[in-house]
Amino acid sequence: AGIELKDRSFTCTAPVNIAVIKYWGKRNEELILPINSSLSVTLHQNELRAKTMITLSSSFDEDQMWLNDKEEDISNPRIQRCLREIRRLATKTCSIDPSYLEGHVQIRSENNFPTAAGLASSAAGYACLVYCLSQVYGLKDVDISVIARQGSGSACRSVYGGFVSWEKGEREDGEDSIAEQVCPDMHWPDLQVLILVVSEQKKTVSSTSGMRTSVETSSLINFRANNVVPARMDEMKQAIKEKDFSTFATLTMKDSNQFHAVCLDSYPPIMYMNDASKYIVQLVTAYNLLYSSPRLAYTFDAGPNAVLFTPGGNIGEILGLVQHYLPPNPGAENYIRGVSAGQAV
Ligand code: 2P0
Repeated sequence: AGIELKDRSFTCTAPVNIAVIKYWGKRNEELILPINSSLSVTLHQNELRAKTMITLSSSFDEDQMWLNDKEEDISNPRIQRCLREIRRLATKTCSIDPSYLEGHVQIRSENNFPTAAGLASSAAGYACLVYCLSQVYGLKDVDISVIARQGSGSACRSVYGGFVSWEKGEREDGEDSIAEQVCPDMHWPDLQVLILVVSEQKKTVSSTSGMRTSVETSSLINFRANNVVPARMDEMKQAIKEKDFSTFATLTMKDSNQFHAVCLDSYPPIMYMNDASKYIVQLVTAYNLLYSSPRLAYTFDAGPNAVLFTPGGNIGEILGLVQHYLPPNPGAENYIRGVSAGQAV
């Protein structure tokens, strides 16, 4: 006896996003609420993306997860929080057969880029996981970004394509700490993105622990959150709307610099940029001095790899510059990758 159910399976992909106004520091660690808003460009899915397949079945005895074919411990509190939230909402909306709510999931995820080398793997990963779970559990009219945020802060921005802000919100429950699309990807097709993978090594200080150290010890971080980022968010949104590359580039570089200054102001200091990263900063600076306004911008996340932005007409010259001035990188594949703003999940 008993109800016989078919399995529910979905496969989803989600892109990486690159912040041009950086998220750094939490005001609530459990709910992942940031001390400042941030803004990012969602990349095209062709090259850098996470992929997740989930099967929900009443015949599974437990939840299980594999990352790049290796079984992972699913008791990770962030994964558990996402699962719990999705199941809570699924129980409320009742759009699938209730027997599924007693079932379990098998989650298979893969990335096609270096994990934990500062290429926002957790952002794409959690955006993908949460979107795929929402499909498997039949959720509709739910702000997925609020749940993805609870997996990894930057993941909420990978839920949308194009140019995306994460508004920090004011509420204690985090319901207004959400991602919003500023402009769709087709708004600025001329904006080209280039990723220089200088190292595929795992970073030494995770973003989560790095931000904790910064919040506890840096005096610069509060100045940044309260006195710099609010106005910078407005200026950046305006620059994107007007496709004003020069302002976009200047703000992007200054914000990257300030984020790394906060890292250095933390104790013990956190250093994500290496000598190759610093050389790239000097190269971009020297290149821009040849022109009356910036034609190339760099940004660095919690790792040494550089992301460059440039107008499309410039891309040939930049590739030439990179090939001429940067040494070949035998240890790392895909030293240069050309991608531009793309669509999301
Ligand atoms: C960003 N980063 O805005 C910034 C810039 C790294 C540097 O978001 O603890 O992996 O999971 O919320 O989202 C990396 O932080 O940290 C990050 P958690 P997350 O892209």
